[in-house]
Formats: sequence, structure tokens, C-alpha cells
Amino acid sequence: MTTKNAPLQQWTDEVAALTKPDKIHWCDGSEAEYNQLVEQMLVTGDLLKLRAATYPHCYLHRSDPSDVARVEHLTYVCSENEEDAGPNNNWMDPSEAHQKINKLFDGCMQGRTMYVVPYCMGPIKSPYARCGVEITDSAYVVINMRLMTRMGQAALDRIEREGQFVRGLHSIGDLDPERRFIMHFPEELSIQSFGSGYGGNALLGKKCHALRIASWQGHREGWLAEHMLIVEVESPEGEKHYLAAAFPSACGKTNLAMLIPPKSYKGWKVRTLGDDIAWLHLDATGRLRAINPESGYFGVVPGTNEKTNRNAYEMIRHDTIFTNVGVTSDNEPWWEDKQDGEPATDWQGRPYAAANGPAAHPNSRFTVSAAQNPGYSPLADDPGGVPISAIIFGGRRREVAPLVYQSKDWKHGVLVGAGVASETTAAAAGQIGVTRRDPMAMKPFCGYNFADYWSHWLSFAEKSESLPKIFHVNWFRQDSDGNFLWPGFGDNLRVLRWIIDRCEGRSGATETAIGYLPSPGDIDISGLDLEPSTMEALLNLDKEQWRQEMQEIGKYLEAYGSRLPQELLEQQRAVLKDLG
Ligand code: OXD
Ligand code: MN
Repeated sequence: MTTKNAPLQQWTDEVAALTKPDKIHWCDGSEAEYNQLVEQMLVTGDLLKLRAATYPHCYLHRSDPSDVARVEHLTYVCSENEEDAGPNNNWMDPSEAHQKINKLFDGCMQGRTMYVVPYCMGPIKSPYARCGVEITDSAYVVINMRLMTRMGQAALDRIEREGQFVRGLHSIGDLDPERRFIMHFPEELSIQSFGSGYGGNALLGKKCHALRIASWQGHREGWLAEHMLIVEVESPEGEKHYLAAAFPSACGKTNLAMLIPPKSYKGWKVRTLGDDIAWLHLDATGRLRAINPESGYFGVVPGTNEKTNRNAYEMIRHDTIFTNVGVTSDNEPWWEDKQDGEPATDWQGRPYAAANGPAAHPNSRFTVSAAQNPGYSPLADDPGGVPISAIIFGGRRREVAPLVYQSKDWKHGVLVGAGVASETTAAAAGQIGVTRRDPMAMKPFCGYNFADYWSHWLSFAEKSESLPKIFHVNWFRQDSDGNFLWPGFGDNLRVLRWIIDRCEGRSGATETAIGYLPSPGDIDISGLDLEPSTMEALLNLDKEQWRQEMQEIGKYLEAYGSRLPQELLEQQRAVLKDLG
């Protein structure tokens, strides 16, 4: 297979001349191709077969121990103009970057196969979808891309029809962290990633294309590429709402997207459209519509069990690729809080010993086709996407942020999003548990200057009068002994219900300096064993803490200098003034 698209053919020829592979394989995306690659990886040891009786068609991949997460310090946006990348990104001059990375790619595929992977982000027939081609020397990347994107012939057909695609070049190189770079060239619509096989660095359709490059394109073209789940909530009366929620990595987006209603919520249905990324476009009536550009989930495994996420637990019982989990003595995958079984081997393949740390790496992952989710919404395949009623921001905060509040309006909501902060997790290399600013949960993923990004967000207020309402949630409030105050998981539907009722003008709230806060009685806690004082603590607004928070947000925003939209600072000053 080759292509009728001359620029694509020319680019693959150029890449082959540079990287010097032994073989070139154009991926058609078929099941036969997937199975053949799996067989080949079982032979090389890149995959290990898990127990077929209980985990049919499930495989384990053990990565290099130094290659287990995104590497933000090695990730660059190489725009022509440094200011366009902004203080939120590492920047390198594009010609210097090309020179540096071309040297690494030179001859790197000798003895290897070069796979050409055409893919489509979004339903193949969607006007909102965009295509790309990833060239990689990793069969692991190819099989993951088949689960995560619409990959193969249909994508190539669209590329040949449209003539447009994002170019992604990837090599695992020698996995040396000293020779690892994830580079984005937004003006060229290209990505070059060297030296890592980890999902966020190597599955280029995901963070690199669908967030960094797409956010840049969205800025130019009037749409938004966001780090958001998309979930459908249906009431017993059959009323449906679609919500989009942005939380930082490993803060529960997959769990919220796959929520199982609490027992007392008879007749409520929750369906998943997406668990990580949303592309948002205004339609002709001014409603914001969302598509999920992905077709699979690359989720954090530890903590997944029947109680926390029953759908995910069931979904990963077959046809799943596990990366860096432990293994039981009868060859089943094992992870912390799985709730049954015992690890025999840890994620590095060593006999399990508690002294070596957890059996599964804290950022171990499952890759699975979204259609395997028992709560999958077929609307995820709808070319037109779904209309969003509410946008929800959130982070992992021990204190300060209440369980939920609503912004005063869209522009104030942009400040709420810009003010998101969260404790860091294992999804990125570096220290864990440190609170950092993560505006709109996009700090690692916005492919351009945050100042311009906030202006872009603010500009929607002038474009439509039917925009979603904006909320902020925090499932992670703790008491002084470190106990979580809110039960979370399925019970988060109680909060979503208040949010939906607010969108419909049905539920109560009190206007405060930071937005509309529910009173304890406004959130349904029937059947929950929660003291009234706990609910009060969850919804408490500590003015002194908030003054400090707002001052910190102000300082953070001001660091963006003259490109910062003044309107955003005015929002921040107004809140500070209201706090007295
Ligand atoms: C992810 C991440 O893998 O955000 O989705 O790191
Ligand atoms: Mn993510």
C-alpha cells in the first residue's frame, strides 16, 4: 500500500531516507493486521500474554523503567515566534529544533520496520474531525493507535480526499532519557517525538495532535480543543444533558465519564462520550457542540475496581493492552486496589516485594476500544457531536475549593478555569502531590500562549448567547486528619444533578464573591451518611483563604504580561473586591 496523495508520499519517502528502516509498512487498520502485530510482539517479548481464560486477548507491555510518564520538561512548542508559545511552554527556535532532532532521527530505524499510520481524530464523517499520519518504528504504538483512533484505510481515504493531515514522526530511539524530545511545530502542523514509547509522548494523535496542535488550530479557526471528558446524563423522566469536564491528568476524568449512579438514583442513566479530550465548536444556533476526537481510552489502572468504576473494571476484562501493571501467579494482571488476587510479579517483572514499592506503577495504563465500555454512548460516533449544557472545571485540592460552585457568567467562568490548581500526580514525571496552577487543566497541553488562549475563551461571550454555564468542582476536600469529606465516585451524580438543575433554572444557590454556591440543602444527600457539619465544610467559603487564593491567581496571571487580556484581570479584581 502506498498513497495517491503526493505530499504524503513525498514526506514518507523523505522520512525513510532519513531514518533508513529495513522495511516500510502502511497500516490498513484491519483486525488481521492488529493480530499479526500482536503475534510478532509476543515473539519479541514486547507483549506478554495474560491468562486467556479470564482475560481473553489481553496483553501486558512492560516499558523501560525510565519511560513511564509524560516528560513536560522535554516537551517543546517550536513556533516561529517565541511569544506565540508563551511562558506556559518550553520553546525552541524551529530551525534549531529541526537540526537537533533530525540528527537523532538520522538512521534511527535501521534494522526496524517503519510503520505509516494514517488516523482520523473524530468520527470519519464529521466536519469537525481532523486527520493525521504518524510514522513510527514501534509496533506497540501502532496497536495502541488502532484502539485510540480511527486508524487505517478509512483515514487514508479522507486524507486523499481532503489533502490535509498533521505529520507526526516518532521513534523510540534507544529510550535514553538524555536523547528524548517531544517537539511540536504548529505552523507546519507537524510533531516530532524521539526517545519515548510512553502513550502521552508516543501516541501522537492524543496529546500532541488532539490538544497541542489542535488548540493552536482552534485559536486560528474559532474553536476549542480541550482536556475534557464528555458525559451524557439522562434523568428518569428522559431529560438528557451533555456535560464537559476538565480535570488535570489522573484526577478522575475517566471515573466521572463512566459514573455508575448510586442505588437510590433509580432510572438515572450515565453514558460516556469521551474520557480525556473534547473538541468544541459553535453551531449555527450558537450552541457549543462537542466531539471526542478519540475512539479509545488510555486510562490509569490502579484504583480501578467494581466500586470505583464498575464499567471500566468490566471493560478491561478482554481485548485490552495493559502497560506496567503487576501479574498474579496465575498470570492475571494485578494492580493496587484491584481488590482481589495477589501480585506475584511487579511492573518491572521482578518477584513482588513490598519494599520495592507498588506492584503496578502508579501511572500504569490500560488501552481499550471505547466501544467496550458498557456505558458507551453511540453518540460518540455522531458526526455532529452533542450540545454541551455545562462546562465543569476541577482540580485535586485538599482545601480552599468547595465541593461545587457556579460562575457568575461566561467571562467569570473563564477566570474560574484560568484559576484551576491541582496537586500533581504520577501522569507526568516529577514530584507528586505539589499544588500547581493548571489553568483549564491545559498547562501541559495548550499549544500556544495562555494569554492568547484566555482571550480566545473570552471571545466566545460575544459570539453566542446560548453558551454552556460554567462550574467548578472539587471531589478531594479533606479534613484536618486527611480524610476525604465527600464520598465521590457514583455519588458525584448528586453534584451533576445540581449542576443540571442550575442549567435548567431549577435549583437554589446563594450568590457569593466567588460565584453561586449551593446551600447544604440544595444538594441531594439522601441515603448518604454525611453529618450536616461535613456538608457545611464542603460548601464553606473561607474568605481569608480565598483572598489569598485570588491574590495568587492575580500574580500568576500578571506573569503573562502585556498579552494578558485585561478583562481577565478585571474579573480577578472584581472577585477580590467582593471578598472585602
Ligand atoms: C493522559 C494524561 O494520559 O493526561 O490522559 O496524562
Ligand atoms: Mn489526559
